[in-house]
Amino acid sequence: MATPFEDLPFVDSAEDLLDTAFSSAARAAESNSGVDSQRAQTQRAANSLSGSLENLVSGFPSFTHLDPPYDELADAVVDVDEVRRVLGRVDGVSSQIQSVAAETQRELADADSSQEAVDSRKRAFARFDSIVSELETDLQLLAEAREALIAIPEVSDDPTVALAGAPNVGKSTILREMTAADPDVDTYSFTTQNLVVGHLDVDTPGERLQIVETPGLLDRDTEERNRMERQSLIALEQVADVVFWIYDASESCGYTMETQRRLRSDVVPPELPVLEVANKADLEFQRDVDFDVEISAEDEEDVSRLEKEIRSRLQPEAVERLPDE
Ligand SMILES: Nc1nc2c(ncn2[C@@H]2O[C@H](COP(=O)(O)OP(=O)(O)OP(=O)(O)O)[C@@H](O)[C@H]2O)c(=O)[nH]1
Ligand SMILES: [Mg+2]
Repeated sequence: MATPFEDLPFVDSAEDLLDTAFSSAARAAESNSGVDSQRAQTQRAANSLSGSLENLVSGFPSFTHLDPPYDELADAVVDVDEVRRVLGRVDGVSSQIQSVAAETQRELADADSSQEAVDSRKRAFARFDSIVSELETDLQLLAEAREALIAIPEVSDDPTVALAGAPNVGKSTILREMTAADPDVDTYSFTTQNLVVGHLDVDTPGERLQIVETPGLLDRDTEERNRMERQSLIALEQVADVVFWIYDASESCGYTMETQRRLRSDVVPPELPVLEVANKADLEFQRDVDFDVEISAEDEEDVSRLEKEIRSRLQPEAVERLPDE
């Protein structure tokens, strides 16, 4: 199943919409003359503008009927109420354009001279220009909302492990090593800005296991969380069956073990099973703490050990069938 945002329409700028509409009108002028030409130009420009604006509005999903977790994820990445208000205004402008066109057609029907007709059409164009130009900020907001919504990945209800933890602890490195997913890996925090989904195949045809990398979380109050962290909390609360909490016990991520531990107890829902994974075991490391698994994400064997942990937690019956190594 695709996300509800995959086919969001591209959002043109006001200037591009006007350019397209006026070029279309100019083509209508070539095949008509006199008052007819003014009528055709007015209608072409109006239809182009109102058509584009209507397509934009109808291309956004109804935010009141989104399935979980997409409803909350949408709320996490955009101000849904604001987007709906803007879509309402865009819809209003589309109707307004058609009213101006209808009014102009009535004037043109009564025009006594070609000059009067030309003046009337020019006045209509000037009004189109000003009405649509006033939408520029709204269109920019929709363009940004589209970018944010389209980045929400497809999340299935397959058995799911969430890779979660502070920023920079190696979550993306693990996901890349284990699946075909291709998140960026870098030395700074919040390299991953959206949920990233990878899969593991299982024996049963049509079934697979889902691994969701959640953007890094900081040790702070819920109200202060950014849109990356808000997505992580939704994945933990609504998508994950099991959490692999990734620690960087070398603290080279920039967050102390104390912070990483406190964070874990603050954000992981208490009913979820958790595996405590210490990553970066190749670096110097606080060994006074007990972890369930210690790995280096850059070591193939370690990663396949972790993969086996995932399989055994998400699909224990399949793992029992595997031959012993
Ligand atoms: N030495 C060492 N470095 C690692 C290991 N795993 C990851 N790194 C490095 O740690 C840094 C962060 O890795 P990422 O995989 O981007 O970490 P992340 O948790 O996805 O980071 P955010 O998406 O920003 O939250 C990168 O420079 C990685 O190369 C490891 O096992 N050992
Ligand atoms: Mg990452």
